[in-house]
Amino acid sequence: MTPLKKIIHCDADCFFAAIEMRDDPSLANVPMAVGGRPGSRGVISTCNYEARRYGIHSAMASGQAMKLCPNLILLPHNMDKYKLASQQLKQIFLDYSDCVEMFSIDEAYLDVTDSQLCQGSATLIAREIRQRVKEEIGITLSAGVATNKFLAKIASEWRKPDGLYTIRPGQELGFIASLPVKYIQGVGKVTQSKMERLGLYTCGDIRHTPTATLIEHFGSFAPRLKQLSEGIDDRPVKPNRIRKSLSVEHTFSQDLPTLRACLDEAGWTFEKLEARLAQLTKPYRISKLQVKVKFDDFSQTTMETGARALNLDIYKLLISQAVSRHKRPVRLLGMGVQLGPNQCETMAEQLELFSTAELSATPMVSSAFK
Ligand code: TTP
Ligand code: MG
Repeated sequence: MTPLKKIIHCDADCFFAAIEMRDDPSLANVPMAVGGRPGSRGVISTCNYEARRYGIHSAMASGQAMKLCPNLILLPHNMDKYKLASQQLKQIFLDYSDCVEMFSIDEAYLDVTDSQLCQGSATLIAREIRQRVKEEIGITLSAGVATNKFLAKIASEWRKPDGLYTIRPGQELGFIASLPVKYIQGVGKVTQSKMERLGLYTCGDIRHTPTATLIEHFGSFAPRLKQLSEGIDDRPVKPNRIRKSLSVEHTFSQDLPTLRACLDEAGWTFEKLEARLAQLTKPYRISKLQVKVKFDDFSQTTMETGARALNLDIYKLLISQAVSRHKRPVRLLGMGVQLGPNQCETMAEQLELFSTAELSATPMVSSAFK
């Protein structure tokens, strides 16, 4: 039997806002946010916990946030400061394990299974890390300790902000039995309401549902759902590597019947991609835009074109060309970017990447699947 793993998930609290509060303590007890200006259709990147009481959250339009809280102090980004703090976080994490996966600018997984530090206790390591982050960087960090990544991430949210929670070996099933399904990574609002219509509210409910029923309703996601609902997650912590591409994709609960419907969904997927790019911890250079379209018969096409920046119109053009090839209802839309050499070193997220083998080498808009 393989020995149980000791995984720590660390996530700084209201990261960008915390850095601003650190540098100007007068902001600490007032609602404040970091984001774009309301006049220029800006969005909130994050806000402090004071502002969250008004219902403000990341990705909300700044204009709407100002309506919810007219006293909100809205600050512009200081990316250089945030990136420096992210580097400092990483250096602290690396003092406790060589196996550190920076998952976003303020979030990391550490595998401390083999560590002899802090008497070999992952909980004591997490406690020490939290203390050091407070003293050396001047912000708070929440941490979760568990036997795998899935549970460690949930544990870090459990006592947020400024919290530490450990799910001990043997406690996994008890912990997740009553856990709401929204905690499962990959279960967004659409899947959640679909689950609720089926009477599935908790991980325990999913666990007790036959796999065949889950497959019927959730397709290829079903086996993973079943595993997670049993507290099983075999994903290793992957030390950082060079990122060559980044993409997001979405499988629709109902196939999109027309090109018009696909184009209507494009803006939403585009925003998701923008948000993921905003989380990269290192500077990057875009070299290509790519789309993936999967049809109701599971055939798929990818299209790409050279570009230096995100552009929704170009994505729409690529989608139009991809859809016109098959002229079938669409079940999945993906958008991605290829990142240029040498500037894209960043964290090893578990994003689905388009296989470069699928993509045509032709520089201008081209089809990979003739
Ligand atoms: P998160 O860790 O998701 O959020 P947070 O640290 O602000 O708050 P929490 O206490 O809940 O962890 O993201 C880290 C930073 O990434 C966040 O401070 C700002 C940035 N970010 C965006 O720019 N846009 C987004 O949509 C999200 C979610 C985050
Ligand atoms: Mg955070």
